[in-house]
Amino acid sequence: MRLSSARLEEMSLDLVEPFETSFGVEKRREFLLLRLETREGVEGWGECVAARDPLYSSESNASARDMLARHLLPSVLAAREITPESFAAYARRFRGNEMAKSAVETALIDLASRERGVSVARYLGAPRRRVEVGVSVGIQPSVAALVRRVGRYREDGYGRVKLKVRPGWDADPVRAVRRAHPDLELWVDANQGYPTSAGGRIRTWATANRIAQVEQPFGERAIRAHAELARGAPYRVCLDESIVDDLSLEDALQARAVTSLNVKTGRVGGPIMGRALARRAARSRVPAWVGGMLESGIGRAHNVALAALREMVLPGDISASDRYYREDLITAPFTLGPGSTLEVPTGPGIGVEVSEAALRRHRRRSKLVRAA
Ligand code: OSB
Ligand code: MG
Repeated sequence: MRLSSARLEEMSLDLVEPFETSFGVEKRREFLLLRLETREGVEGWGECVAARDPLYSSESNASARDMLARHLLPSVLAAREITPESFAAYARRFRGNEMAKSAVETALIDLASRERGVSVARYLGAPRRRVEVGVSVGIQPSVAALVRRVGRYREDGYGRVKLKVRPGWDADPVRAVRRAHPDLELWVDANQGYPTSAGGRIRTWATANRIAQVEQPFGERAIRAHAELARGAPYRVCLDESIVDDLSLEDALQARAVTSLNVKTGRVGGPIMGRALARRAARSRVPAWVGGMLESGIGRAHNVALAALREMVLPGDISASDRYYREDLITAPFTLGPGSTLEVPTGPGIGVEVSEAALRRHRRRSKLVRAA
């Protein structure tokens, strides 16, 4: 295909409640949407998962906007023929900036799927009709508030819960949730919040409370500390921030530092790499699953399609629209179905319709770039 224009929409969406992690509190998501258009007038949507500040990783909205405006958009707009695959190969020459790359790749995948008249899930070779999901629960003002929050999510139908933890918010809240829900599948995620010296204590409370999975307790470069925590453990050690490409996954697998793989397209440069990583992990019998970054319905539709791959074996961090936003950007919000699942859209492309009215309400700025 050949593109005629790219539009960057700067969005601001209020979260239904603040989301607190070891790196900070988010009350609203400020993010970029990318809308690519072909010469034939077909539109494709991508979402950039960068946030205002570079707290989760080194990327931010400002760095992503610069990368898109200066490097990625000019090259895709100038190309005579572009496909998601050719873009992915081309984009590897640029170091880092995975969130910016992923915004472009996802928009191209939406476009390429629409041109073929198939869903993004089918384009990716993902056969599932429904995907199993869980919910990620932020740090709460008190242990009692956390227990109430988890109780409400269980009533909503979520079958597995991931608690955000950090030093000082771990053993007590985890024990309280385990007491209230003896059979709940419980995961924790620290977003690199612990010093590597904390491994012994993490092992103790995670084991005592039958935590199924401990995600990224240590810094992204701390592969050995994660391997140490995983050795002989009754829980999986999941890597998120540490895995940014095929090479980092290979090293972590060899070191036995990763016994569960969180796949986020924005962290690895796009769904094509995300799928390859899940396949590589499967060959080492390491389960993969699709993570989340509080996406709007647009980014979440891409995540749901990726989660429909057979290689995604654990429930994703992909919750219903009402867990994140009062008004999502799509006309039919995602809702939680039986067995803690979301339906995989079957219509062309991402299979969800963007609400132009909602887009207008939550848009702060918009910038159009035309092909020469
Ligand atoms: O580490 O998985 C994470 C949200 C923002 C940044 C990092 C993470 C998260 C989540 C939310 O856990 C998952 C979701 O989108 O539901
Ligand atoms: Mg994480």
